[in-house]
Amino acid sequence: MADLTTTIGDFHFDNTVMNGAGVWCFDRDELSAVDSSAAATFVTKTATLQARQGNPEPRMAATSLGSINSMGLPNKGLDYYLGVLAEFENTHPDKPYFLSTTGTDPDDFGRLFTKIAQSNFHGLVELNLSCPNVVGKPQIAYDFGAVERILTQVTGIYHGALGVKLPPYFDLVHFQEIAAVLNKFPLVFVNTINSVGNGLVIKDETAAIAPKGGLGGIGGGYIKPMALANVRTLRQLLNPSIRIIGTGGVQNGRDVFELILCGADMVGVATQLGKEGPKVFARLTQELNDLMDEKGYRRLSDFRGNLQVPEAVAVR
Ligand code: RRO
Repeated sequence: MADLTTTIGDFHFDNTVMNGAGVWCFDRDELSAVDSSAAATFVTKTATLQARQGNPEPRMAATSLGSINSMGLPNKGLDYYLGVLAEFENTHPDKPYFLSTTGTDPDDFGRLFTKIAQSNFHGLVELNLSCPNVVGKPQIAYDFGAVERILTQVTGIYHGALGVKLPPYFDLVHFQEIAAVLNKFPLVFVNTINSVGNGLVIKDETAAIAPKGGLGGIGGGYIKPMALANVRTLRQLLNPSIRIIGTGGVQNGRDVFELILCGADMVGVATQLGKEGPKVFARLTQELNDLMDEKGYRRLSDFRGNLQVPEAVAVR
C-alpha cells in the first residue's frame, strides 16, 4: 500500500480523501458513517448561529454527469455541531476534524468565532465564503473587500487552525486578487472549489429543482476542469504554508490523483459521496493506490504539484 498520509498545518491525516461540506454531514448519524469509513476525516455541514430549515423542496437533483442543489444552508446550528464534535474528539483524541461555519449577516462572524474560541473544539475551522444558495445573499468570496473585512475580524478573535471554502474563479485577475487577500492572513488551508453557482438543469420541460427559479450550484463531473484549474492556480499564488483541499468532480481514483497533481494536499468528495455513500472512500483509496503503484509513486509528495504542461511551439 502506498503512503497516503498528508498534513494540513500541524494536523496529520492517515488518508487524503474526505467529504465535502454539505454531503453526509448533516447530523451525528451521517458524520458517524463517514467517521467509520475509509475517509481521512469529516467536515460538518456548514453551521450557522441558529438552526435553519433551508430552501423548499425539491432542492437537490442528481444527474448522470453530476448534481444541482439549492439547499439554502439547512443545518442544526453551531451549538449542535460543537456538541457532536466534542464527542468525536473525546472518542478519537488524535483524529483532527473540520467544523464548517458561515454567517448570513455581517454581525454573525464575531459571534460565531467567539463561540468557537470559547468551546473545546481543537480541530480545523472551514469558514464557508461561497454558499451560492441563500436567497438575497451574494457569494461572499466574489467580494474581495468583504473577504478582507471578515478575515480581519475573525482572525482577531479566533487563533485556532482556520481555512476558507472558496467558490470557483474564472478570471486570472480574480485569482490574483483573492490570493493577495488570503495571503495577508494566517490561514492554514483553503478548500477549492464549492459548487459552480447558479446553473440550471432541465428534466423534460421542467427545472430539476424548485428554489430560485430552478437555479442552483452545480457539482460532480461537470466541474472537474474548474476544480483542477482553481487548485493549480491558487497553489501557484498562495503562500506555501496555506495548504489546499481540492474539491470538485471526483468520481474515481484518477480524479483524486489529478487534483493532487495540481497541488492539493487533501481531496474532498461531495456529489459522488451522495450517489454512492461512505463506501466511496474505500474505492477511491484503492483506485488511487493502484494508480500510484502503476506509476511507481510511493507517497503523495512524489507527484504533488508536478503537473507538466506541453512546451509551447511557435506557430509557423
Ligand atoms: O446549503 C447549500 O445550499 C449549499 C452550501 Br451552504 C454550499 O456551500 N454549497 C452548496 O452547493 N450548497
